[in-house]
Amino acid sequence: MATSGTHHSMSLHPICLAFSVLLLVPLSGCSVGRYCARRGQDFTDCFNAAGPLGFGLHARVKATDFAVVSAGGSFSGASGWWGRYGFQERLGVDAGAPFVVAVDGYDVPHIGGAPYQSVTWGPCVTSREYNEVRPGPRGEFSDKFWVGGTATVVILSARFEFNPVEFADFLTGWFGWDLLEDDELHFGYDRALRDKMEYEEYLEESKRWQAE
Ligand SMILES: [Ca+2]
Repeated sequence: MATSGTHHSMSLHPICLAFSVLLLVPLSGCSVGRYCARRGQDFTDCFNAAGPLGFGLHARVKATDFAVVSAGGSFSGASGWWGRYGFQERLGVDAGAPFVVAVDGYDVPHIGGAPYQSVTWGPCVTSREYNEVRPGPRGEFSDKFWVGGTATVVILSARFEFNPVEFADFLTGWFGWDLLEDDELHFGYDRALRDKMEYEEYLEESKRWQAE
């Protein structure tokens, strides 16, 4: 019995060694993988696009939060791409009177993704309120710089916006400068978990994930 036990412990050592080597190889690969994943999510943050269903008659054009013109009103149940939050369905309300007021509100019925409401008085005084999930301090800053438009005609709706500040973050990311400090908001995180956490807790969780 004792001999057999010794034999087992002896034979485990090469296996442990093999495991260590096997773990080290993917770990070195992972850092490259994570780097690429960060550049990928920085890139996806540059765009939001949604459609095709809505109800009403509405159009809005914006060149950042400081130049917004909106006319009409609509409800939308849009599916689309919202940066690192990925593909989601959102319920939204758009309404406005040109050069008087513009309201843009979204909510996500099932999962997170920093849903918000923005209100613009005149063409250039915009305030934003986020629900429980927030995009992070610098994400809130970059949210002011969406450029694009949305339109709803009877039952069809389309939205496309580009964010030059997120694009700058994407470019600087290649040189190791995380301009918007969002690299640690990791790709593929648990949305249900994120919904329950405050931003700081969430960031800590992201750092632990990164250190693994
Ligand atoms: Ca970044």
